[in-house]
Parts: sequence; C-alpha cells; structure tokens
Amino acid sequence: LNSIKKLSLIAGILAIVGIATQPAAASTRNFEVTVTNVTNNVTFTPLLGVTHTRAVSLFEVGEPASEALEDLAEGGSPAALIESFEGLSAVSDSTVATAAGTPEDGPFTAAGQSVTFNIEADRWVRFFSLAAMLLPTNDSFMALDSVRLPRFGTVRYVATGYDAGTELNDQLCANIPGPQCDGTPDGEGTNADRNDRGNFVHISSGIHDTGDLSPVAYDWRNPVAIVTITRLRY
Ligand SMILES: [Ca+2]
Ligand SMILES: [Ca+2]
Ligand SMILES: [Ca+2]
Repeated sequence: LNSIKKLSLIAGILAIVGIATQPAAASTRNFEVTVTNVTNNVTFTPLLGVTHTRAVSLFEVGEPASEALEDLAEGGSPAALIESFEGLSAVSDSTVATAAGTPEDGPFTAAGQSVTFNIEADRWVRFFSLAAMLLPTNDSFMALDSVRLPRFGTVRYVATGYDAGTELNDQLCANIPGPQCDGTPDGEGTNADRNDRGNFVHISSGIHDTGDLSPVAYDWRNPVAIVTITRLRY
C-alpha cells in the first residue's frame, strides 16, 4: 500500500511539472517593438519589422541595394521585401505598422510620433531588422540591420538614416513621393534607373541646399529613431 501511495505521489508531481514546463516549451516568443521618430521634421513611411536568422538581411552597407529595398527607399512600399521573405525558413515573422496602427489607418509616422507593434520569433531566431523610407528624400531610409532580440526584458537601439544609392539626391519634389515635399502628392516614387553617385548603400548625408528642399526645414543628424524591443511573457 505504501509503495502504491509513493507511486501515485510521484505521478502527481510529474503531472504538475509537465504542466509547469509547457509554456517554456512553446516554439515562438513574442516581442513588443516601439519606434519613436526623433527627427525634427522628417516623416517615416510604413515601418517594416522582420524577425530572422543570420541567413537573411535587408541590405549590406557598401553593397548595391536589392530591387526590393530600392522599392522601399524610393517609393516607401515594403511589399517587395515582404514578398522576398515568402517561403524562407530563415524568416520567422514580418509586420508593417504606422503611428495610426496600420498603413490603411494612416500611412505616415511624423516627427515626434511613436509606433508600437507586436512581432513573433521562432525559438531559434535571434535577429530583428526594421526599415522605412524617410520623407521627403529621394532614396533615404531609416533602418536597424540585424540587431539581437532580447532573451528577457527590454533592449534599446538607435536607428540610422541610410541612402540606398539607387537615386540621385536632386531633392526635386517631382521625383519624391508623398505630400511632405511642398505638398506635392504625385512626385515619382520608384524609378528602376540607378543614377546615384555610387550604386551602394551608405550613410545618408541628410538634406542639402539644392532642389526644392530647405535644409533649415528638413536636414537631420543621426540617429533618426529610438527603438525599444521588449520580450513578452506569453
Ligand atoms: Ca532607382
Ligand atoms: Ca541617393
Ligand atoms: Ca524617385
């Protein structure tokens, strides 16, 4: 009788341990990301966030931009980048967010505004990247390139403004999309030409005294955004 009692006690403990360890065995982790636009007067297009392994990156500084990144940097659309992730086991999750919630609610995140969104990552996926076009510019974008997701708690990163190297910075509203360029909503977005001084991703040199844009109104110094990533416990 005594040994039967012991056995049932052990079985009971095992059942409790089994229940207790279930959440830790979950295959995905959840994170909350907050991005704050810390420029004086530059607007972000919809922000693309992605969780991934080392096998994937949105760009390499010093290398030519992909056509998908050219689309985001010149036209503000993350669609081609999202399409490029399809079927990749190295990409865990991707999401698009704006200060209003989704691009449908309002596509822009103005200076001083924050965006908060949730993103998942599979257990073996350690990295996070972020990108959005900077308006009004020809082909500049803000990005985080393969930063580490926190194992617990919150990590804080600063995001830099890059130039995709895919369009000359003529600063003409005719060549810049969005209503931020002197209220011109129909400026040209993506152009497949590569007419920049150098066809490679580099640190954006900001806004200069040429074309239609005033550096007094639009120039910036890096960083352009503060990003916090918090591991959520569910
Ligand atoms: Ca181009
Ligand atoms: Ca450029
Ligand atoms: Ca353009």
